Amino acid sequence: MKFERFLSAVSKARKPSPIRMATALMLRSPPSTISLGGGSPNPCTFPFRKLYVEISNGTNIRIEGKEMDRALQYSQSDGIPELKDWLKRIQKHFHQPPLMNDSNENELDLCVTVGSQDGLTKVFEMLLSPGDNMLLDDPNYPGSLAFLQPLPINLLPVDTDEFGMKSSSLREALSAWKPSDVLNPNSDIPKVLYTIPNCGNPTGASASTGRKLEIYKIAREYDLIIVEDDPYYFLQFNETVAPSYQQLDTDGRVIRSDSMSKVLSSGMRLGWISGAKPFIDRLVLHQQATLLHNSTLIQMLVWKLLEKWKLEGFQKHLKETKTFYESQKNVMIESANKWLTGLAEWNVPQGGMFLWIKLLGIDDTTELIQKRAMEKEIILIPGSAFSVKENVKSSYCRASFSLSSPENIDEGIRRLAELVREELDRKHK
Ligand code: 09M
Repeated sequence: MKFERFLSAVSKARKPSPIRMATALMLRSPPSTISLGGGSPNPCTFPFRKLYVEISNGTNIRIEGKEMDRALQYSQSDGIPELKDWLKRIQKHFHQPPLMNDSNENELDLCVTVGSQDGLTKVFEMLLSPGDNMLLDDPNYPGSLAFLQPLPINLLPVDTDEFGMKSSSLREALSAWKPSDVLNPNSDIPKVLYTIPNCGNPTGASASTGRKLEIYKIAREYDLIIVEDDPYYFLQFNETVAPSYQQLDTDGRVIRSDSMSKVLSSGMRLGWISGAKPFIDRLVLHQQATLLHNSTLIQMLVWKLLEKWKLEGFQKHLKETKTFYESQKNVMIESANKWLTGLAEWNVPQGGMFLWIKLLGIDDTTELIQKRAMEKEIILIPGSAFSVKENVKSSYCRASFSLSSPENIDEGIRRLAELVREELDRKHK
């Protein structure tokens, strides 16, 4: 693949930072090396001494002495090597990326980011230039839309259904171009396809293997980069799950975003971007120029947790986490069946944290949810908040089953049903 074709002018112009190179050099050098080059503060002046963290099985993680000095210090922009090794092992286990097979182990690289939000915005900056056309799921995650909508680019919404992005809608969105336009450097043919393949936010939809194969085929035909935003990957309820786009990718056209937010901690802010090395190299230059690196302390904590748990312990934790969310989902579906039958429609999510509810007979839920729902003391997100194009009406709302108790889920859905009834009564008066 010609990676250059996809890089924005800003990304192409990024150069390695000489001071960050000095830090990287020092970290790789023998202990006898004397560095007068780095701008790192001396940790002997830092007030923190030791960190003991109790984890859920009653054991401890300890960071002290030299390790504490390290945890409090600047570190590599792409992440500390021990954590990167673990994340690569996780990547290999769950996705068996063809780009990471035994003969070309280093073709796929990864970069630790501050949650997937940070990584995604950097990927977008790397790939998008003013005037570009970009394809993306509609509806979509407002956090990404908040970054994308103000950019001087044209967003091309692609319809989704219960199996995620529709390949027919993708073909339609691309019908203004032909695959051979790829050869014309002045063509405005889209280069980027952004999708949330599993337990989508807001729809809860997961793309089937068939769908993914169709989408990947189109991506090859039109030479598209697929940005695979998959923070709910670990929250898929079924034992067998569809392969990720990264697993299907033999070309290096998939840039994948993962996150520990939904399984270890969202406040900790740890995610990672993986993809073909030429892309990750560019991303690391962006890291060098913005946040320098994710917190060394947090990275060490997660590395030590994974070191303690091993892959088996991580999987056991994932299983427990999924069991929790599945049971929460069951409560919400039961409540929806009880209270909303005849008033609303929904698909049962195969994972994640969201139920996407279509309120029947209501063209736009925005005012209902933003004003009248508040009067009933229930908070939901109106469908319009997820629309790629601004000021679009939506009959949907997003209900999250992640945080409320089973009793409150049931009461919340009951209040929603009451609200819909009152609204329909009001309309028919
Ligand atoms: N609501 C997310 N989604 C969300 C949300 C959130 C505060 C976050 C998709 O933690 P990160 O950076 O790894 O996650 C970012 C992210 C990326 N991609 C598809 C996501 O759903 C997180 C944070 C308040 C509300 C929030 O509602 O949906």
